[in-house]
Amino acid sequence: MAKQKKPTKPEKAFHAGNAGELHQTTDQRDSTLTTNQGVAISDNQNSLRSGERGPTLLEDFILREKITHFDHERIPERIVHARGSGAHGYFKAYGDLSDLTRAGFLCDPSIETPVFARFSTVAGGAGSVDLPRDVRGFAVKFYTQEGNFDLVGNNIPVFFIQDAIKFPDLVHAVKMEPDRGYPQAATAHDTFWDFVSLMPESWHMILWAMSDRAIPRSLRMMEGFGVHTFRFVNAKGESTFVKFHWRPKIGSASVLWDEAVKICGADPDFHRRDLFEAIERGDFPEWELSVQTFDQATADGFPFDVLDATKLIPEEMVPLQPIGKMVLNRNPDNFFAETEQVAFHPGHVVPGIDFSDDPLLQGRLFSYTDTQLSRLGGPNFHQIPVNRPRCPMHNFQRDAIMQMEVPHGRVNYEPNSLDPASVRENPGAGFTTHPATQSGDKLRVRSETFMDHYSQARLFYRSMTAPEQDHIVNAFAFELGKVETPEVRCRVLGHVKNVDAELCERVEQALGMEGQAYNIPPAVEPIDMAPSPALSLLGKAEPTLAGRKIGVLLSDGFELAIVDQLLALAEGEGAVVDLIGPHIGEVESDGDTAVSPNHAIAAAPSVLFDSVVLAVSEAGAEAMKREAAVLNFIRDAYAHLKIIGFTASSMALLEMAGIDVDDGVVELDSSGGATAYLDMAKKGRLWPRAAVIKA
Ligand code: HDE
Repeated sequence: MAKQKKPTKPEKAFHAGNAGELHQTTDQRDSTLTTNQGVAISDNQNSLRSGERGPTLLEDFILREKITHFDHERIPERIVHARGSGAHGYFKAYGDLSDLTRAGFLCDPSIETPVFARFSTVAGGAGSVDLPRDVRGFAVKFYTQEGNFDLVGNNIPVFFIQDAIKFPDLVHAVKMEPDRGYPQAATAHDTFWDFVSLMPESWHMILWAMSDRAIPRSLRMMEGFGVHTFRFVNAKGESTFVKFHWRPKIGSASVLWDEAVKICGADPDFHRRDLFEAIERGDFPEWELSVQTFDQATADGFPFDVLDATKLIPEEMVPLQPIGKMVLNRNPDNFFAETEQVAFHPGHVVPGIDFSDDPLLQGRLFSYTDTQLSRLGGPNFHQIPVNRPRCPMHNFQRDAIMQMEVPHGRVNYEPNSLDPASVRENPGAGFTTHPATQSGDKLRVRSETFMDHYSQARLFYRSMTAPEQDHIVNAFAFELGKVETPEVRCRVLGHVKNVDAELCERVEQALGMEGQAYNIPPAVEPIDMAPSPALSLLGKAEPTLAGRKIGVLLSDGFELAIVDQLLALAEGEGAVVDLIGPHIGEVESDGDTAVSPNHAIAAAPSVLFDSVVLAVSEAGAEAMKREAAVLNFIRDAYAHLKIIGFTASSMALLEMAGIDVDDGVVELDSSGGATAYLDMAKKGRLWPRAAVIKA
């Protein structure tokens, strides 16, 4: 709290007319607090008042300016994707893609294109938690030498709806219910399930939303997708269809639902913190950008329409071609100025990239500029530093609210003869739209080729590993368990049955609603597509500790040698090790050394770690074994199928927690040291334990 000060005459104020102080040096000025008009402030603790205990004076322009600015600090949050985290970095192409596209940044591996990426949840407000069950936005702005290209995608390759006209309905249904104002950031409520139970086209996406994809372990571990079919266009004007895919270098991983629920309380900023801290410590997140490219004839051969955003193209049908990598290596200097004010738009394309006729994409092309007008206050949002192109930008658009430039000259129109040096259109270098042939009547219809709503939902479910399928069942049970209207649940079950009869039986059983699925005749009978193993995250996960976090529980008297060895080996594997003490103060080892833990046990439940180690002394175990925080730490780690390391002296804690030693509970002994434990921890979780305890 600021100390109260008696009103005194300022000693070092900068006043015009004060001859001595006019000579204040630039350095002195630079460190002086000023108003927005540059007037130095002598007292930032007290407002101007009439008498020591009298009323505040309206004349106090310093107080009024400060409070007025503060009153307007918030801008409207994004109607969707309001909560997000961003970072700067660069993109580099692997080679020359000029046979497919004339986009310069994809054709020259020596170019480092600056990028700004923003990851987001969709449904919750800006202050909501990081781990609801939700789709994640995956938006990247490439500041190319030919203008800004925004790849505004998601971490799921398909979408809920096929036509932009349904977007406001979808978003209204998923957001807080309008009369009661809850639930925040959750699909688990009646209006969402009512809507999707009446929208068969949403069912492929629903399966993804109920899967592990919707509760990612880290933003750094998410795949990303452009979702729509776009076009590449090369210098000869030849067009190829393209789908964009991002793959994280450290692999994908998800949390379990019970972890997500607990993380939201223990650290609502879990993802934001993880991204920020990784970049701060130089562990730069990296993704590979790949494309699936195909021509019209190939598209015509698919049993689905490539213009339908509720469909994906299995990698087994069109393989991914890696074309470059993105590295995020700098945190924003200011969250509001950059992450909040960044304005993405799928219509920000550069020559060489063009749109398809996907009706969802076409609607998006209108929406994004429109939303910035109210969110960022006017049409000059491209002048905000994070949105500015990094290549030359000049045209005759003028004026409007918050104009930051001072355009020169008499000419603000084209053609003109008064300024021959002024900018002109450039038919050679300029953007040209691919001249796709269009014909047809004006109609409000949905194409017959969009009518198969269940085949790919089935494909997705059947491509999952057994634990992933279990999680989908559990997710339906949780979500529908929150739905109050029985008819909505029955209608949802009807769709689940169309996706897969066995899945429906399992969900019915979990809900205690056996045989209650409504009969919902599909518009088109679903087909059985060949499973696509690439859709499973677990199936393709490689053992690794890169980017993972290990929590080590210590007490006074812990064995320094074992912990030191663990730290060295784990860090060599790219893991981060956090030390957890009985309190935040220093913990004494069995030698002379004391360590300062990163957390106290009360603030560090095991859900915040990928794996945990119990390295307490015997006395420490005795003292801790009746503490709920300690027992929950261990029991949760076990129930979440985590690998638990322990030293012999910590055994009493395991016993007290009632943990059976299995393959995932590994002793750090004097012979093998930490190696055996780390080898297990690389596997992530001990999935077979799920037969003992339902996760
Ligand atoms: Fe968006 N979407 N969207 N969307 N979207 C917005 O733009 C919209 C869709 C996506 O980090 C808004 O600036 C419509 C699909 C991301 O700032 C808004 C339709 C995909 C982000 C908007 C869609 C996305 C947005 C809100 C259906 C995946 C956050 C604030 C036609 C391919 C970008 C804003 C960021 C944000 C409209 C569907 C991705 C209102 C009308 C499909 C990642 O303009």
